[in-house]
Amino acid sequence: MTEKERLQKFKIPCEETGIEIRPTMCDICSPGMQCGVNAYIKDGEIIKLEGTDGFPVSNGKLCTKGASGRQYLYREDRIRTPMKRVGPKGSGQFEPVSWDEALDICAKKLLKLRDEDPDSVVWLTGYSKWYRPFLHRLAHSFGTENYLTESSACHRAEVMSYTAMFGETMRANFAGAKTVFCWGLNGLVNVYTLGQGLLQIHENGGKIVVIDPRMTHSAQQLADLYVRPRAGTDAALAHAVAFCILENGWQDQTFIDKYVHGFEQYKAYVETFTPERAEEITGVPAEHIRYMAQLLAEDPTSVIVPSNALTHRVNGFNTYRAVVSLSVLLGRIGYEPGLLPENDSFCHSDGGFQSLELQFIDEVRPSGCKCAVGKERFPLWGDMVDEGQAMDLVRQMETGDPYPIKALACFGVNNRMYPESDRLLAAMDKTEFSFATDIFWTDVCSHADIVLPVCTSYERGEVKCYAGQFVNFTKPAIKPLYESRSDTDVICELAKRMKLGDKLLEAGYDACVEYIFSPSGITDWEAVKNAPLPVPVPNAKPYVQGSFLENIHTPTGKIELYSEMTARYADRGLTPLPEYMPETMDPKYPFTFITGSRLPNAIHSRGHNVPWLRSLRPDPSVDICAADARDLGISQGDDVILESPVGRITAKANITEVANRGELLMFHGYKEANVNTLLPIDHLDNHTGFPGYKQFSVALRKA
Ligand SMILES: Nc1nc2c(c(=O)[nH]1)N[C@H]1C(S)=C(S)[C@@H](COP(=O)(O)OP(=O)(O)OC[C@H]3O[C@@H](n4cnc5c(=O)[nH]c(N)nc54)[C@H](O)[C@@H]3O)O[C@H]1N2
Ligand SMILES: Nc1nc2c(c(=O)[nH]1)N[C@H]1C(S)=C(S)[C@@H](COP(=O)(O)OP(=O)(O)OC[C@H]3O[C@@H](n4cnc5c(=O)[nH]c(N)nc54)[C@H](O)[C@@H]3O)O[C@H]1N2
Ligand SMILES: [Mo]
Repeated sequence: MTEKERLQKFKIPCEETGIEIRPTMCDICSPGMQCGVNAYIKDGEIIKLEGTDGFPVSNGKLCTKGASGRQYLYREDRIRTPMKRVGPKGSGQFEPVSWDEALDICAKKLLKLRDEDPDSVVWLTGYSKWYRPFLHRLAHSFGTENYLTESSACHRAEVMSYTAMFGETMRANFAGAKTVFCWGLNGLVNVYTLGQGLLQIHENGGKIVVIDPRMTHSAQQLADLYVRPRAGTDAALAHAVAFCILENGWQDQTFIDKYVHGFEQYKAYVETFTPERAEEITGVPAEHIRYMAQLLAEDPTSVIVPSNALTHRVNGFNTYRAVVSLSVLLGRIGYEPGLLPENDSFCHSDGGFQSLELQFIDEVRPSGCKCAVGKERFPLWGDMVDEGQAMDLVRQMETGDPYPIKALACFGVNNRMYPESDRLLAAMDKTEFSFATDIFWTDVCSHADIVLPVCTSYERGEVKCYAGQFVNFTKPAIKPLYESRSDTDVICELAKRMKLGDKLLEAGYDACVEYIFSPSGITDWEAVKNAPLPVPVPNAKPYVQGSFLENIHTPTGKIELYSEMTARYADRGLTPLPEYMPETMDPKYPFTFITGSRLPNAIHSRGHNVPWLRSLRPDPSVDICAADARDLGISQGDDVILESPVGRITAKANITEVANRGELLMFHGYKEANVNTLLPIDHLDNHTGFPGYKQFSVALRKA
């Protein structure tokens, strides 16, 4: 091998090879992560990715998904040009058109509907967060509050639970903790940066308690105590822990007297949850429940970290509050380690300063709008969230009640997120007009009238905040592939073509960023773009310990164990106390189906088409415990049929101790085996509107 060949083979960046490194970031998963990436470029193509050393949070590491970023970016099913539907709606027959023609069609159709009724157009987005304030503002400038997002099924129910109790959203902070309760948290997989912190505590001799019906990686590798409740029984478990705390007088009564509202009602309620009664409900031995209470109470640094998964059930709002109530009893609020207020600066991440993001959205708010989708049906959501509740969208599209929806403007929308997923596609076929932007061709694209190709984080410039109070503004590492553009270009261009009079959106992404970030103190944006790593925010202010307690924004000015905001809707079945409610099972569908629990190699619908990620779990498979498999005559790798009252799918059996007796587990987002086709459209939490992804009933048999 010549020296030059050797340099080429090992992708060494230098003059001889023509390989160059450009800093960028991975936006495949959650906004709290988004790791720094060095892209190795040759002839305008990315030939290798690796983590950026010194990057906040990720510091040189990439997970399985990020390491597969090149395959993701160059996926075969990238949309190459704007497309116009030529066959009947839903036929999937399209032909390429120019950007000019595609955008003009969108602008013309949308303006016609706006003249008739702006609220008949719904602006809808899936997982991606980076363009959200822009899309939200566009909806407002267009004249409607019908802006709906994937947050209708993700994280917002946690925010609502905290808001009901604390008047704002909180985050469990375990820096300095020696005991951590991972309550439905699979840190090693879901948020690996959190997992790193847990690992460190574990290695330093701290105690980790994992509470999870699945025996996860975190349970196996981190837990000093693994508690395995039956799915959805956590509220009963938490109440029994509270029972033990109160029985022993371990609560922080001074804190409660000073800061807590509703303690007496709460106490009277949890007093019926003896550990013995809870053992019957949860399957967790009473002595383990007592030990949990002791562990929590005796270490003043103990912290409970509850997860989003607790809200993915029809009693999710209450389950989450039941768990958080324990931190209130012990007074672990407002100080580190404990629950601290969470302040998002921009696009769901905290940069330590208050940006003008909310003002950016609010200052063009239209007046006289109809009630946004889902806000009437889910009144607590309506009070707390400045978005429609997307889980009511299909119903409204199908019935026209309380008013017809005539168009969908979709940004990265995947119908497989929705219960009875195909109904969204059928409803799209009945619209007057709909368009979709996406990176890849999806089923939603097949049912749209116009499809617009957008690019990935590697191909666009993008601003982001990071924990530790940093800001990053990337430059495109490569040119957008094919004819794709960035979402924000599409949004700003639509604002222009519809002549909405929104000068700021018309001025483009960078101008909007400068405006939104003006309180940050950053003035030289070129310097931020050219910096090799994210830069510290000049005006960032660290949280002052204890300051949360000085001004609590609930109706009573206290932390509410009994939620007054929720009590307003008691006549609609909402419960001010965090009540445990057993789920009713139909004996025809005897298994509890827990869907979506994260896998290292999957990210919703997007990892299944990436070869490296797919190779780690080639088939859609359902986890079954050995005893259940034996009862049904099922062997490893058998095809099995899963059925619910609304659908049926086939998957491979995976017999594993990860699954508990009577419970089946499967990841979501597969085209050929979409678990959400089995999830009934009304299986929703009436407090938050969240779907019960993590608990519904199915039947199982060998195919
Ligand atoms: N059964 C079950 N279902 C679940 C869950 C579960 O636990 N169980 N979890 C729920 C949760 S928490 C979430 S967050 C949702 C996520 O649900 P989705 O929003 O459906 O997530 P994705 O499958 O990632 O799909 C988002 C779409 O956006 C596209 N996309 C990605 N990046 C961009 C971009 O920059 N611009 C544009 N325009 N498009 C882009 C993708 O190609 C994809 O088509 O799934 C929910 N669904
Ligand atoms: N690799 C990977 N990481 C991801 C994602 C991904 O798709 N892939 N998605 C990201 C997104 S959008 C989100 S919202 C977060 C989601 O974060 P989480 O909601 O925390 O993720 P899940 O894995 O769905 O659930 C966490 C754990 O809760 C457990 N669980 C389920 N039901 C119950 C129950 O009734 N009680 C208790 N105690 N535990 C229960 C599950 O078994 C699982 O191990 O993860 C993020 N991280
Ligand atoms: Mo999510």
